Amino acid sequence: MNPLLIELSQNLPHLDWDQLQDLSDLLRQSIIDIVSLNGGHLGSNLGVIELTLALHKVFSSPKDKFIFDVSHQTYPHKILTGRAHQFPTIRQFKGLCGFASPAESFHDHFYSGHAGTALSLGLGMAKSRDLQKGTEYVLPILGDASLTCGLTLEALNNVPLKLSRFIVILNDNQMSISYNVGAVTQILNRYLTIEQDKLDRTLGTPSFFEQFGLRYHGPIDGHNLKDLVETLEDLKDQNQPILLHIKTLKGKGMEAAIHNPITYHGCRPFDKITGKFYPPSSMPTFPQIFGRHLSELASRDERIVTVTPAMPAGSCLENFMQQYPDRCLDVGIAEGHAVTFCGGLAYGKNLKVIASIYATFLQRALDNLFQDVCLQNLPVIFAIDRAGLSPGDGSTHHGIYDIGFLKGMPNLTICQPRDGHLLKELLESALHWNCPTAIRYPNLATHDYPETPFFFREIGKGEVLIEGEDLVIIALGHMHSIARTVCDLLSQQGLRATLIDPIFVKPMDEMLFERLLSSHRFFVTIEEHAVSSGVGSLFNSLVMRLKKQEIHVHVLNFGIPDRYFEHGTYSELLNEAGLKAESIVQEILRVFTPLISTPLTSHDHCSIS
Ligand SMILES: Cc1ncc(C[n+]2csc(CCOP(=O)(O)OP(=O)(O)O)c2C)c(N)n1
Repeated sequence: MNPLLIELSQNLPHLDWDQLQDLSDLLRQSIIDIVSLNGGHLGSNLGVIELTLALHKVFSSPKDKFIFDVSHQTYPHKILTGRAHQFPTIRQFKGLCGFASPAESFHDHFYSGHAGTALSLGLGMAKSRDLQKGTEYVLPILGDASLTCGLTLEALNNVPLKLSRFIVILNDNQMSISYNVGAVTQILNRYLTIEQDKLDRTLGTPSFFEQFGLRYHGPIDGHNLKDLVETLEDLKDQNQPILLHIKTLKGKGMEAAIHNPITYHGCRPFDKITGKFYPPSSMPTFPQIFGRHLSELASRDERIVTVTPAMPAGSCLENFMQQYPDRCLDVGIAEGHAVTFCGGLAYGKNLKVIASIYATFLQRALDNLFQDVCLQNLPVIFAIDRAGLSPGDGSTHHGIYDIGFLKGMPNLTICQPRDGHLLKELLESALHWNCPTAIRYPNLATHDYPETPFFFREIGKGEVLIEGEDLVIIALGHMHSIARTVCDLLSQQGLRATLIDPIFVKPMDEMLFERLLSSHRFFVTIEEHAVSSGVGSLFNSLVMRLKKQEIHVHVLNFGIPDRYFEHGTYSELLNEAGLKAESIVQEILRVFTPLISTPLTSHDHCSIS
């Protein structure tokens, strides 16, 4: 890292305006340099450099608490709080996290990565402070899109009238990842575009935020450091909860990022001189195949409607949205609403409704899914994107818990394709199943075999990919490719494995498994999901339910261990989880080899490792 950047960031409270300007330039350049190498959240961080400098200049972190919503915009904060040396390791294995991380620093108070939490957390901290007679400031820092989260609006409804040393910063760049949506955006636009005297008349007096008990101040230029510092100094002494509205430019300081805010929100490595991205893999990804195929289906069937909570770009729905703006709906960062809204759309079963949601964000909508879709037995198809590890983002974003919370929902069918072709088949078939369905898939490259004919997939039917006799390997979705390598390595040891793609997590192919349980003693499950609650756990229950203990079945479950997993490359994380083919084989041989040669006795029981 640039030594001047380190020196200036250590002396921040004593810097004059020129030095602060130098520091902001150095911060910008370092962030561009490192994100161009590691990938990461670029536009949002370039937009908050002056804000972060002003906050650290005026307040005293960690005593005063900065609570960044989502916290994807904490790169300058990290550099300014003693992490400049480590900044080049951001998003890398064992390196700095791309989000706030209390494990890294006392200046980060919560692990966060999901939007909409900062105001609730901040209100809770301020209440706790007041009960303990504390004197620190609490500053929730929200983006404009956070105001589309139900959680933020619930917190807004709870701001106490008497609350001091509480300053909400609303960082308004008019963007979510894509363009921000809905009435909130219109309200904020009016604040930005209408002069103050007319504003009161347009929005009513007291204005929107004032009606929630927050004294509104702004909008001010979020790139004018002097103005920011002076305003914050002023607001420090006011004895009521305040909202400071600042206007910023996403990508400020890098032309390509300013002009393509969606692409540079969270980006892959790029050439920092030209801003051009290095060519991606030539194979399509599961989400790309989903987006393409859905558009094609929608062009043939006008009953198809898709809902995305603020992720049209990541979920590859932009083309669909452009072609059919009335049938591809971005509802904002509002997963709960998205799911319940889909329940409403599917009512009467006249439309074919697809909710496209990242696995990690679907966690926000658990009860909506239970009550408003599954209990009603409505045929909503959940396209669960990013199901699996989320390598660069880490613990807040891994999509490895959804089977755990979905498997208990009656009426819900859960499946996962092993490749792009099967994804298309499942999607098309699900349109005819007429029941709530979850199709989960990772953000990995895959084959879509465009020439292969389509088969209608029957609910609950798995597939035998390889016939063997010594053991059965059940590999969920894309893990079949690792499982194939496991089969090859085992065959070198003289063991012939049967390889199963269950396709359906729920209902499982009980007939197939019952047959296999009668002909095999050794079973292995492999999945990129929390091992404690995924397909392996469902298989274990099936073994017990079918009372297979009398034939002495041994099961080994491979999945993500039951602890929080951080960030790294996909390969590093698989390795860490023990999901590389070589380590799976080693474990199979270690556990099963002594058992294979042991003769059965009448006292043998089913064992699940
Ligand atoms: C619950 C949830 N849903 C979706 C996302 C994905 N996401 C990350 S950042 C972001 C947009 C945030 O926009 P804003 O709060 O305005 O901040 P900006 O990046 O524009 O500074 C979204 C939708 C998320 N982090 N959490």
